[in-house]
Amino acid sequence: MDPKAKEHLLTEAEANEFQQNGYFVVEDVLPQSLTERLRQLTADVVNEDRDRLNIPQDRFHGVLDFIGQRDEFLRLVDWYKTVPKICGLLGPEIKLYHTVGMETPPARGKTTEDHHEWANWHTDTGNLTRDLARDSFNPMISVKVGYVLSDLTSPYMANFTCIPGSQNNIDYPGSHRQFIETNARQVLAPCGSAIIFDRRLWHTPTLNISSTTRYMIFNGYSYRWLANRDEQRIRHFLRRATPIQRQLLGFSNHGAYGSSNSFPDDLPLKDWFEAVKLEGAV
Ligand SMILES: O=C(O)CCC(=O)C(=O)O
Ligand SMILES: [Fe+2]
Repeated sequence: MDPKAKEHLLTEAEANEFQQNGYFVVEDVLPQSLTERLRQLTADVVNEDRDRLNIPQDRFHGVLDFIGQRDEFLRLVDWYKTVPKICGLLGPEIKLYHTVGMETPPARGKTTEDHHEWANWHTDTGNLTRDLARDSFNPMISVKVGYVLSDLTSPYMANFTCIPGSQNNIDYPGSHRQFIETNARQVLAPCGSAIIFDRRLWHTPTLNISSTTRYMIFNGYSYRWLANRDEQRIRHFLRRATPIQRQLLGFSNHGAYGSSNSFPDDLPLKDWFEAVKLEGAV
């Protein structure tokens, strides 16, 4: 873990915002040069996939199992400005369980009038809610980091859109899952920032009415025992990953038995987090 990580723990203000709205934005999490590089690599990976699947250039497209697609993505696994905050939300016994790289080109011929007519409201990994939620019980279990790789400081740019506070609603709190309603918020965020959100938050992708293509990488972290949501083809990373990266890539020294146990040799992120908390307490 980068030694600077300890300066980026979850703050009280962020924890409160997350509790209240189900998300918060952290600016300047990626330096400009890295943002540009990640944007280019995301475009390359998405376009290779478009060619493979014959997906038109003007349609949005996301590539699942994204993290292993380029060597340079490995550094995001334990990124020092975001992962400490995820530890603050879920604790340190976590892993990466789902990664997506997404390209959203301008929606040709569409205007802001059309914007509210296209939505797909959902919560993430929704079967968790379906199978676990009862009355007011609906555990969080996972959190996503959306890295903003293109400017999203104005609305109608395919901004991540959510109903603030809706992480506490087991059922969709609006009336139309296909429309953007008035209580929806288009989250504004500069290039290089991260949107950290609760998987229970009701959110939707939206049309891009601007003239610039939107790029984002979404990395989902969960407790270690949750099944991965994509193939997680990362074996080629394991040899050169640091111990903390290996934990976050789902590796256990105890095989399948490890992920629902807390063997100390599987949990270097926990050692790091506890040491940092102790340091902060003195
Ligand atoms: O594209 C978006 O803004 C939404 C993506 C999304 O639903 C997700 O990452 O879970
Ligand atoms: Fe989602």
